[in-house]
Amino acid sequence: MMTLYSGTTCPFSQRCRIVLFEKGMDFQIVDVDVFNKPEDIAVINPYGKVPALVERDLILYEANIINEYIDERFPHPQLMPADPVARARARLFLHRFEQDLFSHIPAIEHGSDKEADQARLAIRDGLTQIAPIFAKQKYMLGDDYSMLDVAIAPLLWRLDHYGVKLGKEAVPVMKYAERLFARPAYFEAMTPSEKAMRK
Ligand SMILES: N[C@@H](CCC(=O)N[C@@H](CS)C(=O)NCC(=O)O)C(=O)O
Repeated sequence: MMTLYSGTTCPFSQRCRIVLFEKGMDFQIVDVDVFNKPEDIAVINPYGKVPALVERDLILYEANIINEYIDERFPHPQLMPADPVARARARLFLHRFEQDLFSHIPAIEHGSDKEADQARLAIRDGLTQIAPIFAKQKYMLGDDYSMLDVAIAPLLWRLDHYGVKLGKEAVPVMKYAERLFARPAYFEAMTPSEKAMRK
């Protein structure tokens, strides 16, 4: 059985929990308080971070790497596109989410007021840029829910919590977010602390 070491408030861990619940397979989740990590996390992951996945002698870390492994092991529903070109493009998008959006989260959580405000504006601008996509289609890649939707959902859930305010141009993003939050697996995958982040 797979065991996921998951931060109870960690957006990267939430991505992995979402995939596990979407697949409806057998797994175990070990809740980790990221502010008071048990020592075994440093043994599992040399970077000392969650999420981390353990399955017999396989140890993985980095949410996107864990998620691609789960997707290949349990292909239904398939979350990465099957076609190599579409798959490569999806990986590029995943990379850009990290660079353009998720890289700003540490400044909001631990930076000075000025750094946090700059990070909020960068996230706002990044999300506003992609808003036109959702005026035309249901999910990030079209009609089908995919790994890109999984990857961005934890950030969209935390916008109020992080103090990111979106303007009118980004309304399609919030409508898209509601579609993601309405999925049963999304709800099941949330921890009580995450549920409390958004009213
Ligand atoms: N790039 C990593 C980021 C993981 C990450 O930043 N995890 C945070 C919690 S959200 C963590 O474990 N922080 C503890 C630490 O850095 O000591 C991923 O995608 O898995």
